[in-house]
Amino acid sequence: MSATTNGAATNGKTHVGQALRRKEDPRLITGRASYVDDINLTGQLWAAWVRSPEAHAKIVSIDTSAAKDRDGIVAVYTNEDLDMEAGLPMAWVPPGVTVNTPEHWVLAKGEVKHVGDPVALVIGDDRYSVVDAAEDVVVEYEPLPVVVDPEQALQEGSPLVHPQFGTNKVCDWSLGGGDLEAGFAAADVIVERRVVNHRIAGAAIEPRAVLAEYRGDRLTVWSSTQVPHFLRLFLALLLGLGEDRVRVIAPEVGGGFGSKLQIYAEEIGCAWASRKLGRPVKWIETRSEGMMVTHHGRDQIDYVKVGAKRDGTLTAWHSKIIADIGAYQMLLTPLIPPLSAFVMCGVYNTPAVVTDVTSVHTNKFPTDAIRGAGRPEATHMIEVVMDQLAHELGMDPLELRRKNFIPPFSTGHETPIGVVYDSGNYEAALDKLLEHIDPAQVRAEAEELREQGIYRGIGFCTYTEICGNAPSRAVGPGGFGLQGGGWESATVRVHATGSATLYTGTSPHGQGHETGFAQIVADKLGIDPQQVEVIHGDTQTGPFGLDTYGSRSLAVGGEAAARAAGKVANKVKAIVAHQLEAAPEDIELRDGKFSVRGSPDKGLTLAEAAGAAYVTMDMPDGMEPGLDEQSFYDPENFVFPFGAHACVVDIDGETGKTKIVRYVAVDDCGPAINPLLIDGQVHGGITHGVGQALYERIHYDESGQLVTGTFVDYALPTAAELPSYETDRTETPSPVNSLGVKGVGEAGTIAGSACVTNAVMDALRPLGVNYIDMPLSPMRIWEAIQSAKGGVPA
Ligand code: MCN
Repeated sequence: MSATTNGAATNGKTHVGQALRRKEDPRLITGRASYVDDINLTGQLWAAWVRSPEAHAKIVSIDTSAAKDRDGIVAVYTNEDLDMEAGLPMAWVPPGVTVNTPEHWVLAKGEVKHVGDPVALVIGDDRYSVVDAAEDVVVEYEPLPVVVDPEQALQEGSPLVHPQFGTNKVCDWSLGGGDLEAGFAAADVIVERRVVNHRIAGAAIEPRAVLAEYRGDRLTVWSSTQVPHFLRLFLALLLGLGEDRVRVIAPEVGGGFGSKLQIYAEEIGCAWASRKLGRPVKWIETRSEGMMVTHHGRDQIDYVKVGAKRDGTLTAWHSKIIADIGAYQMLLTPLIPPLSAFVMCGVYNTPAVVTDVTSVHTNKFPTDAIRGAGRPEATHMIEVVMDQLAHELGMDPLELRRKNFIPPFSTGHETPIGVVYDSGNYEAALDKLLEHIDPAQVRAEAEELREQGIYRGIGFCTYTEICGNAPSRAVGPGGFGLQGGGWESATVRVHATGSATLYTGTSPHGQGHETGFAQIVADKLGIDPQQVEVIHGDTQTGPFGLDTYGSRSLAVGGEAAARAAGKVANKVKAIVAHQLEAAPEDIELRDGKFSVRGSPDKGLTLAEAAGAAYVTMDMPDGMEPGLDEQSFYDPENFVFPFGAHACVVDIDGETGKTKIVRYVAVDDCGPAINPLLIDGQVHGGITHGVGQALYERIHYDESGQLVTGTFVDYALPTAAELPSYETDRTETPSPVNSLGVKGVGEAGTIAGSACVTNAVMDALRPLGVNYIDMPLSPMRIWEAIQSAKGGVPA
């Protein structure tokens, strides 16, 4: 299964490396789990939001009287009622870059800037009356000119989303290294391609939800959030409360995919109203609200220019990203497009790589992190353009890739842009992929199928990405937020009877931390993972944490858990050594017992040592009682997973419909903590990539109306559209953390869209179609085929 195996995973004695079933699943699949909507409090009120139907308009007047007169309505608030000094936060402050950041109020002030912009907040006794009352709020709008196309938004004379800046440009930002001019001068072939990476939604199963209770002088907020610790911080700041008075609980969270890595108006608004009214306030998002006002992702237009020698050697790579960030900046909005730049070297040895990013305001809902956040966009443009280059050179796409791979490295590789990859072996991942799929055979099948009007194609993607979002020394100076640092925390508490509780600062919402993290702690302490409870998502329990996003949890939070458990194990060793009159260095953990090396029968189990630590009759002199240790872990570097994916598609030449025949993924996220968790993450991740490539698209019309506001218009792939994924791994340990692990939560998404796109283009090339932008819908493909045949039907 692995090129470099994790010995711990295969010796049969450790839990790390085993495909344990998820501990959290029984309660999730039997309906015993508790989501925000399952929680109700005495005296609870409900909230509904009056939202703008206009994409850009002046608010002339708001008449709330009819709504207020309705039975059961307690209050109707507009911006004038808000006594908050600041609006929603934006946490990217890059040194030396001016970012035009407009105020972003919980309720619109003076103007609305996108469809769905909240104008009034209605609070009442029950869920339905507030929705009815919201319809009675009469808002008079004076429509203003709208701009939805980011390239038009940059042109002279475009309508301005925020006239005070005199431009729709939010900021320019660049990252590069090497001599681009010399690289292009040395090239025999230059390929240029405009690549549209369209807007998509997170589309989590559980919509957003919030319940806020201000009681006494304390605020408790239950939110379906990925970032309870961030939310606590901003609730405290925006409401003028001490952080110690604010508790945020993310109970069960039904998926986030980045869309819940946010500080939303509804969270702040409900908390503010609860304090104002002295009663709990609850709001549950509807699906259509979710499509409209839960942040979107991607939405870039990329201009890529690549230079190569005739033999395929890459000489220069320049990308210009025009990023449509919508009407406001939310928590990390303008940071997301620059994240592409950090991996624009991909897995290749290109000597000069430059990425220029221009971010632009339009009258759409803001974009922000959606699974992969910048890295799927980068990988898509690199890998799609690599295939375009291969075609131009008349070279096999895999041969072109191999020719340019960075050779294997295990302790760091510095790219020309100054980003240091931790470890990589791209050849090995591709070799493993080709053990599962034979391109020559697929091409032979394609020849046969063509006679039946079926166009079979094979596409590849070899990628690397940056995750394990943490090193304070990098993220702080990079401008990542008020928080500054990027560490993670863990506390391991061993109870007197020998079971353990891990408190982690990460906040899982589908990733399976309760299982994987328990495996790590169990191995350090010589117990079963079932004896390790993992507590997360409550800011009042455990140490301060920095939550879950950017596939950071295992590489940062898992390592913190290992370190905290390691500290506990060291204390146990000292206790055991004292009792057995041995040196602590001579105590080893073997077969569930802390025993003297060479005398496996002489020793104590964790339960016995814990008993000693709490009863304290026989402890080393000066040792404090208890078995409770904490770790704050701040790594030296990010981690850089990688992999090689292949996809085979069949396209019906009559209808343009694409069917995925096979999808094979080889990913390398270091030693597997739990291969089942990895497979689950890869399956879900690929589905995101397939969804964007073939089906999903958030689309606004020219007047800024959202025309894909429900799951009827926004096509999420279902099991019926997807193949049975084939997965495998190589394991190249990272030198950054003691577990050697890298992230995998976004890997499938990062590789997926390029892989599918390349397969579709491979299928269509015999028809004379070389490139089409995603989503590769039957209509687009059919039109391209007709156009290649010599005429687009009307
Ligand atoms: N893992 C492992 N061994 C490895 C690497 C990872 O067993 N060598 C396991 C980890 O223990 C963890 C899982 O894989 O259980 C993912 O770990 P990691 O890559 O650290 O990612 P995070 O836990 O930080 O998850 C975040 C990532 C992101 S950014 C998005 S978006 C995302 C995702 O994970 N959203 C998800 N996966 C999701 N899965 C579900 N079900 N729902 C979402 O909303």
